[in-house]
Amino acid sequence: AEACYRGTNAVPRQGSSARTLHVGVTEGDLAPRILTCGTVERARAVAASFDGGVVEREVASARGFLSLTGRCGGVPVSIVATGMGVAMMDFMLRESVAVLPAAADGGARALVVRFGTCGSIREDAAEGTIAVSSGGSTFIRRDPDAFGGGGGSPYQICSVVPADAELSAAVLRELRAELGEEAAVVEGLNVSACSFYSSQGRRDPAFDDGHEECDPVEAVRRMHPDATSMEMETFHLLDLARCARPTPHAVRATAASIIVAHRPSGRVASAASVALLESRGGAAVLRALAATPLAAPPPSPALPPA
Ligand code: R1P
Ligand code: URA
Repeated sequence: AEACYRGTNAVPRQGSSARTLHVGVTEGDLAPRILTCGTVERARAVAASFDGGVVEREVASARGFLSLTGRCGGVPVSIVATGMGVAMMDFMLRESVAVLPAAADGGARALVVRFGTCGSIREDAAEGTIAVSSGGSTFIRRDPDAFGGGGGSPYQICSVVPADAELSAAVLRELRAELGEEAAVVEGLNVSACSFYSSQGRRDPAFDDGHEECDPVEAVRRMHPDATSMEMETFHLLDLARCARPTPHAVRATAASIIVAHRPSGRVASAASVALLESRGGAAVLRALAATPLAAPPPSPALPPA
């Protein structure tokens, strides 16, 4: 039974097996190049682009994670569906890293691209567009201390955490090559939120979310005019990548998100366009992962003397 796990520190494994407690993976299940997404359906749609459509290894966990491993142009790649929110991204990244071999010579142990869906909070980034988070990510959270008479701002906004530049450029290049004129691909800052509701500014009369005092979308836009995609996991992925040891390259990560809703206008993408962007966009992200070396990226060129 799940309660009988071994080890209360580091990453516990399930009692009688070597599988991690929540994601359910063990050594050899995952490739170091990982596309991660929210839904099992998107994971399967993207896996159809594995070489020959072949899934070589599949792990479904009791906690709702699904890991599919195959190849892209002969390079092993994995897709991990996480479900939603910071905690699920935390389980996914920590337990995946725990079963991957250590990085060689300062290179990456894992290259990770989140391929999610999002709302757009930027006027000129419409529904049906894909937003690449080359500008990194910030996080907005509802502060419980501001409620129940606590006072203070109901929302807190974190500093920006960067995305991996080489991986972001590869994702942008492959998405543009794949989609051409069919769909726009834009770059910008991602905003992750602690909720789909309160901290994404959705008004719900059933709860006091402090929106009369502070509109969280407007607060982010004032602080970051390039804020584009708003969703729920990218910030935590980039934050953990930044902190993965040995820093700075043990985990390199970025994100691309399909804009399903344009928040300023209220327009939403059609189911058909989302399905197309999931499968074609996912194929492009797999190619970007396969094309990016695990070796540490070359140092950025020195600035010319002033
Ligand atoms: C909310 O509907 C979910 O959709 C977005 C958000 O980040 C959140 O997880 O991403 P996924 O479609 O990848 O789940
Ligand atoms: N996912 C989110 O978190 N927000 C949106 O508006 C759409 C998808």
